[in-house]
Amino acid sequence: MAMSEEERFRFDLTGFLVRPAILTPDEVAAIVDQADRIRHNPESLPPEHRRIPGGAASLLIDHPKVIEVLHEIIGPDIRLEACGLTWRLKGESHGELHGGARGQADPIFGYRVQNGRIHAGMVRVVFELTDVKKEDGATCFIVGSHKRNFPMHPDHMSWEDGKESEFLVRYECPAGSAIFFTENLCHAGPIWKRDTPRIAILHAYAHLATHWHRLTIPPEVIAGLPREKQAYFREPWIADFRTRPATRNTMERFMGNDEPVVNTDHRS
Ligand SMILES: O=C(O)CCC(=O)C(=O)O
Ligand SMILES: [Fe+2]
Repeated sequence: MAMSEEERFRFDLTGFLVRPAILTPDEVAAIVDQADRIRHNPESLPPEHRRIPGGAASLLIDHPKVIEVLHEIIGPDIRLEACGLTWRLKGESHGELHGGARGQADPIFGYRVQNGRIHAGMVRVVFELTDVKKEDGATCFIVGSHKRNFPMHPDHMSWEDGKESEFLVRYECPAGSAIFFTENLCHAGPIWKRDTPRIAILHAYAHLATHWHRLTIPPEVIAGLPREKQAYFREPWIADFRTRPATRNTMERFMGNDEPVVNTDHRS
């Protein structure tokens, strides 16, 4: 198994996991440079690199230290549904605590454990591209809420200093770290407090059979990716019974085909 026992215990108990510094300083620098150009000077990039996950950021799509965890907590067949750049200035926030409202049985977001295996629904991965301290205001979590049995209580729904739940946990990590959290966990992107921006990339991975986010990545960005990375955006189906035996929607099948990734005609 790819996760250590401690990582599995921690992720199951709290709903999130930090893998520190999985990216090299050079990888971080290249993605930060791309992010800076996307934000301030997109014309300096070729069109297929002007949105995440194109360009330098494409290395995040299938980073082995991420995929090995996702295979263990979602399953062997996964998709990448949504990706985006966060460039958050001091005083800006993503918003209030949210998530964790759907319960464990939900087919898209539910978090379940059976026979020694975690079956998480959608899992978000945050790639922090700067060093983050607890007091900076990166993503925070109400730990354990992914397994709650009663509705989130209003006394535990604030991230304001002095008013926050005792179960609200923040992380700190070096640049190039990946933070995994189940979308069933109540979480927030609170006010960013540092003078320098929060530069992060957020991915949402899901089981190959589920589909929450309609794809909004421009077709030229998908087309610019190598085939093995395009495979993470393949259609959400498992078996095609028009053939005998049924065709399975595996990575290997996608790689051996030249069919386009579908749904790329819808821009956000
Ligand atoms: O911005 C953050 O730190 C959290 C983002 C978030 O909650 C989301 O993308 O769903
Ligand atoms: Fe969220």
